[in-house]
Amino acid sequence: DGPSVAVVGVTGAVGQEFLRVLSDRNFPYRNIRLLASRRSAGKRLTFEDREYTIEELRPESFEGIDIALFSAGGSISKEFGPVAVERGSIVVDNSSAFRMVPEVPLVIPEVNPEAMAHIKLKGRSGKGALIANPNCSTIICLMAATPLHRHAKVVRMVVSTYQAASGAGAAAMEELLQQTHEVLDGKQPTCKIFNQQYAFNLFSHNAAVLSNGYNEEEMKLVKETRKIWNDMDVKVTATCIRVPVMRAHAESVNLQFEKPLDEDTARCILEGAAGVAVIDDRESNHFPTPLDVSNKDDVAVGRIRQDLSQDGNLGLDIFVCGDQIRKGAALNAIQIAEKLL
Ligand code: 2RA
Repeated sequence: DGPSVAVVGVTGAVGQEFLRVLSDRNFPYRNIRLLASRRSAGKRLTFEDREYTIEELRPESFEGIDIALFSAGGSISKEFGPVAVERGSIVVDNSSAFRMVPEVPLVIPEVNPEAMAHIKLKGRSGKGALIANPNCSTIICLMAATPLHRHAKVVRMVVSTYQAASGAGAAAMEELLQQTHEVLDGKQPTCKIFNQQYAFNLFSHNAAVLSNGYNEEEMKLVKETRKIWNDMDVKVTATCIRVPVMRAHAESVNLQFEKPLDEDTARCILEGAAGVAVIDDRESNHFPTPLDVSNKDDVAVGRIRQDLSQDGNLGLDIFVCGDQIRKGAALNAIQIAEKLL
């Protein structure tokens, strides 16, 4: 008899992917409670051949819930995450609300499972806990960078991201499609989610820009990498860009190591890394693309080459693609839940 599971934000892009991943992985839930805002309460939804009625999210929603998967935005997580913990649930939160709280584990199961080793479902005697899911661009980057880091210790990482519409939600995906049709029809593109044309364009990530000139998305990569690697000294800088792609992020990553690491050894390490597929065919110029990884579990890595601006094999450049909704959010959260079993 498995855990009772609640899905908070079930009507959103990630909420829907939670259901797909729970089913794909035969997650052994005893029962499941689908929670959303009042707007969606009462709607019916079929999941694994069973009819469910979506319930309005309330504090009592967490009575008897063992695992609560949250993806309903930071304010909902801030309001209801602690409530669920008080009622004994283990919360896996996809928002950024608690990621940088020191005592909250920030976990990529293939990268730093030890961070959550002290949290288990069984024998928790009704005590709840909260585990934070990292930001999608952090997960995708570190799935490829960490195996190399473990081998030769990254001292500096420079990341340029090419982020998909899905990161800004289902409405942004719809806007990209709509604008594409409008532009092709010679019409003025409709800009609702973003304040500028998205189709056939790209722009600096829509997250707020801070006083240091970085946007919040870039600072998430910097701070979350240091926490996940438990290394406050690693130098990280990032530039995050929104590109007209539906649901998979791409990231160019430059790594500088403490010890030499040659490209063949790096390729071999990545070929053996969990959750990573190597697509690195120079002959046919075939490297990872967002379409290769969309709706897939693995991140794909390629363009593995020595950084010629570094001496002594102390630098590598790689290119990584990963599905933002799946491994970037829903799959990672459910892999965390699997570790609780
Ligand atoms: C984005 N990382 O892609 C954000 C979504 N959480 O915009």
